[in-house]
Amino acid sequence: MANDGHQRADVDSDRLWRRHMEMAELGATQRGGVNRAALTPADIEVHSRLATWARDRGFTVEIDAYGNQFMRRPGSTDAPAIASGSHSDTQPTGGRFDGISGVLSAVEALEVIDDAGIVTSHPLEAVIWNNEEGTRFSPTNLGSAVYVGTAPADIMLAATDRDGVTMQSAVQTLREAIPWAGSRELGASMAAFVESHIEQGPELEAEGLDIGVVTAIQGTRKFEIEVIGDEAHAGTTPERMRRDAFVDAVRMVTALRELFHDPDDIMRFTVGRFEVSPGALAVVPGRVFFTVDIRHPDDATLARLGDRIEPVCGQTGSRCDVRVTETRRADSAPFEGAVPDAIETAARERGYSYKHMPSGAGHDARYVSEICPSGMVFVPCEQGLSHNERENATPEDIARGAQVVADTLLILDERQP
Ligand code: HGY
Ligand code: MN
Ligand code: MN
Repeated sequence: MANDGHQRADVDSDRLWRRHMEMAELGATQRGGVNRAALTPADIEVHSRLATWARDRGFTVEIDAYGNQFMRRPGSTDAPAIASGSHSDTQPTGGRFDGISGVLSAVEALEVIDDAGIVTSHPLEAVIWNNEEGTRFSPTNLGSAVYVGTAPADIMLAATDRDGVTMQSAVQTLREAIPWAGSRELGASMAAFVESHIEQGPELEAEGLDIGVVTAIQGTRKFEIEVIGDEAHAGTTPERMRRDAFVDAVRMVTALRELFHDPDDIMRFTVGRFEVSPGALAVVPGRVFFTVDIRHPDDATLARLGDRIEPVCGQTGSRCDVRVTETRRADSAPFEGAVPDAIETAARERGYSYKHMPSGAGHDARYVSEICPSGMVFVPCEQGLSHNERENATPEDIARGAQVVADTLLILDERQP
C-alpha cells in the first residue's frame, strides 16, 4: 500500500483488547460497566500498572503537579514530544472504553513502534490526563485544562471531593504509589497531540465507517445553581408561609428547559445533579443544589442563552434566594492542519473508511490544542451509547483506532519540526 515515506508498525489487536478487559476490572460494576473516579484506588492502580509497563520497556515516567502521567519513549533529538492519550477516570456508571481506550491505544502505539525498533526524532509519549470526567472533584475540571493553563492549578488543586479530600492530597497518594516517577512541569511543550476515543454517538456505526477524523469540539458552559429557602415542618407549615427550595428549583428547571428548547435539536441542555437538602420526608427542603451543562457548536448562541440562566432563575424562583456560579466556559475549538491531516493520511493508507465529523462531547484534546497542533480519531461504538455501563465497541474497531494513532505518530514525526 502506498505511503508517504514514513515507517510503519502494526498493532497487536489481541493484546490491545486484553488490556482493555484487564483495565475494565479496575472499578468494575455489577452491570458490566466501570466506576473509576479520578485517583481512587482503582484509578491509581491503572496509573501504576501502566507506569510499570513503561518502566519495563525502558521508557521514563513523569507525573505533574495535577497528577497527569506521561510515559515517554525517547527520540533521537531533544525535540518536544509527540503525544497521544486520554483519561482513565469514568463516570459513576461509566463504560469500559470512554477514556481508557485512548490511553491504551497510545500505549499500544508506543509498544509496537518500540518492538519494530523504529527510531523517531521526537520523543513519543503516552499520556493519562487526570480527572477528565470531573465527577469526584468539583468544580468540573480537567487535567489537560490545568496543564495548558486554561484552568488555574491552585484552585483546582484545592478542590475537594465529597469526603473533603483535596485534589492535592489525591495527587500525593498517586505519587506515593509510583514513588520512582519523575516530575513534570505543568505546560511543558509538546510538538503535537492525537487522542483516540470512542465516538460516543451513533454515526460511524450507522454509516458502516471505520474511523472519524474529528474536525471540532462544540462549546460548553457549566453552571452550579444553589436555591436557598427555609427548612420547616411538613405537617404544620401552611403553604403561604413556606420557602420551599424544591418547589422553586423545579420551577427554575422547567423555565430553563423551555429557554433551551431547540426545534432543530442542536442545543444540548442537561441537569445532571439535583440534590435536595436535608432530604428528609417531613422537612420542607431548605436547599437545593443542581447543575446545568449546556453545549452548542455556535459560540454566539451559547453566549446568548447561557447568559440568560442567571436572570431566568432569579425571575422564576418566587420565594427563595438563588446563586448561580459558572464553573466552566469553553468555546468551540476546531482541529485543523497537521494532526487531522496526518490522521486522514493514516486512515487512507491503511484502507480504512472514514469521514470528517465534529464531536459533541468534550475531550482532553480540546485543551491540549491550545498549546500544540492537536486532533482526534473516533472509532465506532455500539448504538452510540456512552456514559452508560452498556457502552461497547469491537476489538477490530478499537485496533483500527490504535493503528491510526501509531501511524499518525510516525507521520507527525516526519512532518513536524
Ligand atoms: O462530558 C464530556 O463531554 C466528557 O465525557 N467529559
Ligand atoms: Mn466521558
Ligand atoms: Mn472521554
